[in-house]
Amino acid sequence: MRKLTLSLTTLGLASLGCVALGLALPATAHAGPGCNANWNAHGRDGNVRAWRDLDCQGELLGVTQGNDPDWWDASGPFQGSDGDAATSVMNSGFVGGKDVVAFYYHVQYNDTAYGCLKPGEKYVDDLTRNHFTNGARMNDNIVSHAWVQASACAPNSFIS
Ligand SMILES: [Ca+2]
Ligand SMILES: [Ca+2]
Repeated sequence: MRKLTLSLTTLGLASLGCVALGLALPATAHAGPGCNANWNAHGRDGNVRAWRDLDCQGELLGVTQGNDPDWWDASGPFQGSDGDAATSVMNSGFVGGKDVVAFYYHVQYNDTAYGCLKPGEKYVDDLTRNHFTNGARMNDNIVSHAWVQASACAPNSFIS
């Protein structure tokens, strides 16, 4: 009986711990083991990253503390086949100021269609869940990005 009580208590504590974590962290913290491992490898290092596949896997398309107005062109951190390819993204930027990454559907930061990733969200392990502000799917559709202040993003534009 004592053993049973103990294990129930342990279970109860584990559940409580998960609930507490769920409240304190974004939903992504419980998903995306690949992204989680990548995050743990470098932590908050000031960069934005994007990968070709789900869960921060496959080709690492780019890593930068800067902006890139065209992921298709032959200059900057994202080039060539990096355009229209990202399926998972990470914001490990330093908190404060322009700490949100806006990902755009068009080149040159055209703000008719974008999605914003807050530093506190850390990453999106599966962009198939998300849409740009014009309704277009974000998966395999990002072609430029820029660091912006959170106030530059519409309330419904934050991705997770
Ligand atoms: Ca992809
Ligand atoms: Ca480029």
